Amino acid sequence: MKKLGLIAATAVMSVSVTGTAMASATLDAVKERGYVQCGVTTGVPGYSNPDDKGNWKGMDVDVCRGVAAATLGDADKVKYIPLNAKERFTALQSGEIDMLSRVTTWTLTRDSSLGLNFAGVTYYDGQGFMINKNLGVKSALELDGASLCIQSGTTTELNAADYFRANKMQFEPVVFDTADQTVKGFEAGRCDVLTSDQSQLYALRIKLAKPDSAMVLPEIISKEPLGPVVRQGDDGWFNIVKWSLFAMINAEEMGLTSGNIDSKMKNSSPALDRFVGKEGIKGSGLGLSDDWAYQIVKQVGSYGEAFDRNLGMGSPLKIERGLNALWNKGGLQYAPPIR
Ligand SMILES: N[C@@H](CCC(=O)N[C@@H](CS)C(=O)NCC(=O)O)C(=O)O
Repeated sequence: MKKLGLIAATAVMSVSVTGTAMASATLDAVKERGYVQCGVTTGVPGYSNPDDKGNWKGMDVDVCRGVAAATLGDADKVKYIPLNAKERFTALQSGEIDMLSRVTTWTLTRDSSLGLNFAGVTYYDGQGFMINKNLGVKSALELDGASLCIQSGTTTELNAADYFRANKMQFEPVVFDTADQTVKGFEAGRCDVLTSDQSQLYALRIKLAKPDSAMVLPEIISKEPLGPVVRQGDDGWFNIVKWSLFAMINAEEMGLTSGNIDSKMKNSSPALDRFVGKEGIKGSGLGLSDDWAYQIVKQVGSYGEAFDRNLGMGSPLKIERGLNALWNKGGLQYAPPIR
């Protein structure tokens, strides 16, 4: 009996350690094609925006780049597909893109009834309001009767309706299809207020001809956990996107950066050896090469590096880490362990 139990336990262990990766049709297609098709915005600084040379930059872009580094060993092997809010889910459902990484809020409706899966949270956001300083108000509760520039097909529209109703206030929606149009509408005085995820207000403000003419009100009226999305029905790909983001977050926790990962590897530790694929399950569970997480950090960087250069103090946006600090630094960013 004892011996049998031992054999059974060994069998279970060997399955759990060397277990084969789930087949992924999306991964096969990505490898065959040679690049990841990533749905992004039509242009929001800090998240996904082409620079003056036409190279896409931003936090959401870095998540696409991380997946390309993990799957193809080359973070540059990404084709960016700009999508407005209304187009984004259809593009994913129809297979036009492999993943959506586009300031998209994880909600029950989207996760349960669109045939999609959210693979994590890249940024914990919340909806806010930006006004022209001339409007002379200090709080969103003074906005009764205001006109609001809003983008269609967003949670922003729904939250604004809830908030004004709950506070017995009226508003007039002025609806646009893209971020650019929304900003231009606000700038041209078509509305009193621009409402959006608060981090994007800071991003859109730098698009104004006179950023100092606008201010962001203190209220945050919703929870907007933004993250990458994949189609349901390809669990292998879901795992890959999820763990690519987790690798970036774990890298920050371990103090790994694109600049120091090579030198840190000279002094091995069990956790680092597992991370870089020298020990443990390596890449086999995900169907990737053993150095998948190393490639993400080497080519793209840790979550902290990506945050800093795109949204934080190393960027024009200068957004504080706040809720997006690591769990052991007072924030919510927490990734399951690589082991
Ligand atoms: N997080 C919200 C809002 C996302 C959103 O699309 N926000 C606008 C703010 S203006 C945007 O980023 N637009 C970019 C674009 O039009 O490409 C959602 O998932 O519905």
